[in-house]
Order: sequence, then C-alpha cells, then structure tokens
Amino acid sequence: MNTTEWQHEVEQEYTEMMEKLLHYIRESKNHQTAKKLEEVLKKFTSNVVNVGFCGHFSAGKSTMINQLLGKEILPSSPIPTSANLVLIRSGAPHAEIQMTDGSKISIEVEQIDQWKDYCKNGQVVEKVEIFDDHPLLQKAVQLLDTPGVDSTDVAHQAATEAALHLADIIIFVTDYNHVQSENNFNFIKQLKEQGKRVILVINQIDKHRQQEVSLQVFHQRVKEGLEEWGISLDGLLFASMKDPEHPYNQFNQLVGVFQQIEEQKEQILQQQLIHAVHVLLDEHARFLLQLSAQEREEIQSQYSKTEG
Ligand SMILES: Nc1nc2c(ncn2[C@@H]2O[C@H](COP(=O)(O)OP(=O)(O)O)[C@@H](O)[C@H]2O)c(=O)[nH]1
Ligand SMILES: [Mg+2]
Repeated sequence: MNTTEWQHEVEQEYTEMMEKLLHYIRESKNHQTAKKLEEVLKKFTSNVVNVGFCGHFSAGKSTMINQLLGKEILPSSPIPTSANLVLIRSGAPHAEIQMTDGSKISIEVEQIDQWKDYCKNGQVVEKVEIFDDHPLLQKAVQLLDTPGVDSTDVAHQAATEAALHLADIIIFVTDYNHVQSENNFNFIKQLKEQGKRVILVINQIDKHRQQEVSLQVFHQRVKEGLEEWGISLDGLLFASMKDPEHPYNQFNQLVGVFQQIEEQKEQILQQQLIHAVHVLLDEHARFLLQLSAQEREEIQSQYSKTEG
C-alpha cells in the first residue's frame, strides 16, 4: 500500500468513527454538540485548512491579508472597519454577501469598493465571502478575517468565536504597543487550551523607538511574559506593513508559514479534528451529567435499539 492509499484509508476510518459518534450524540438529543460536530466533520472532509486572523481592532489584520494576497481586497483603516466575518477562498474573483434576512448578493470584482462597504456593515450583513485566484488560496487554504477579539458587540464576538472554532491555525495579530495586554495573553491561552496552533505576529514595529528600549530587550520581555502565562506558541514574528524594509520585518517568514501549511496539510487537519472531538466530547459529558438518571437510561436504551 502506498502512502496516498494509506492516508486515504486512515481518513476513511476517521470519518466512519466520527459518523458513529455523531449518531450517538444525536440520539442523546444533544443538538448543540451534534451541530458543532457536524460542522467539524464537514470541515475535515472538505480538506481545506482554515487560517484565522484575529486580534485587536486596528492591529493590522486586514492590511496583512491584503499584503499576503498582493491586492487590496479588504478595507483597512485606522477606525474599526471589518464589522463582519470575512472568508477569503479560492475561486474566480468576486464576492458573495450573505445578508441577515437570508438573501444573498453576488458582486463582481469591478465593484470592489461596494463589497468593501459590505465588509464594514455589521447591521444588515451576516457574512462576506471573497473569492480570489491567488496561488496561496489554490493550495486549499481559506483565510478568515475576524472583526476583533475586543469587540464590544456581542454578535461580533460570537461570530469571531464561532469562526475560530473552525480555524486550524490562528494568526494572532497585535500592534506593537499592545503586546503585553492581559486580554491578549488570556485569549491566546484559551486558544492554546483548545489545541489550536497559534502564531503571534507583533505588527507595526515601525512604531518602535530604539532609544526607549532595544528590540532585543523588547523581544525578551515578550518571551518572559508568555512564559509567565504558561503559553507555548507555534511561532512568534515581528512585522511592519508600513515599512517593509524595516530590519526586523519578518513578513517573508509569514509567507513561509503558508508553505509549511501546504506541506503538512493532512497532519494539521487530522490533529485539529482530534482536538475538536476532544473538546466536543467534554461538552457532551457535561450535557449527560446535567440529565436525570431516568433521562440517561432512556437515551441508553434508545441508543441500544438503534444500534440493533
Ligand atoms: N504604522 C503602521 N500602521 C499600520 C501597520 N499595519 C497596518 N497599519 C494601519 O493600521 C490601521 C488599521 O489597519 P487594519 O488592517 O484595518 O486593522 P484591523 O482592524 O486589524 O484589520 C490602518 O490605518 C493601517 O494602515 C503597520 O505595520 N505599521
Ligand atoms: Mg480589519
């Protein structure tokens, strides 16, 4: 059996096992967990790696995605712009806008300013999907631009969390002046506890003033801060979107991360599937615990019957 056949077989086995688990959770009438597991499974079989960009408003997430793709497909500005979850995936360049009332609009690339407006409109827009033919996306990678982890809007916060739930790799972008914030560390810690791969990108290093503290000392302090919080990152990079020639700009290494993703795709997807299932099994255990003994027995007998 060659490697591809073997991989195919493993994937098949995973899928069968997960289908059984899904059936069991459904039979237990735990609809919430069943729905999440369904999404996780759908995501796994789609064979696409989700890379989620998150962090504070105005850290430079949208600017970074634009630079990665070499075009201005997302709005960026000093005032909070992306109010919605924006997905960027491979396809002929255009955008599809899902409205909160359930309707859908398709916008051609010639009207790019129009879709940028939709990205900023959190009131009537539910989700924006942008399609582009950049090679980075053709390698089965999908980018998620989230509004910001510090959003005060409950709906935005929920959208961000739901998106991150399905992200395999998280690029946490922070601006140079906010690295050591408690919020940042707390959020990254939570992501790591959910088994996510997290790469921290300290952006806007052009704002650094060498006379205040050297970048080496700054770097050391960040590392110590992470250690104190018990966070072990999967990558730590400095970047500047404004000054690409900055001696500490490691933007090229961020591009390299995408090459690694391509090389390790199967491994990443399987690992993330296992982590997601662990989290959902915990959730299901908590669901079962809050039922009465009688309810649990009913579920058990119902399940035995359907298993025949
Ligand atoms: N000085 C500086 N400004 C940046 C950098 N990256 C982004 N910005 C600016 O910061 C503002 C917010 O950027 P944006 O990409 O919209 O942030 P987002 O909210 O995280 O998506 C914009 O005015 C950008 O031009 C950077 O590396 N250095
Ligand atoms: Mg943005």
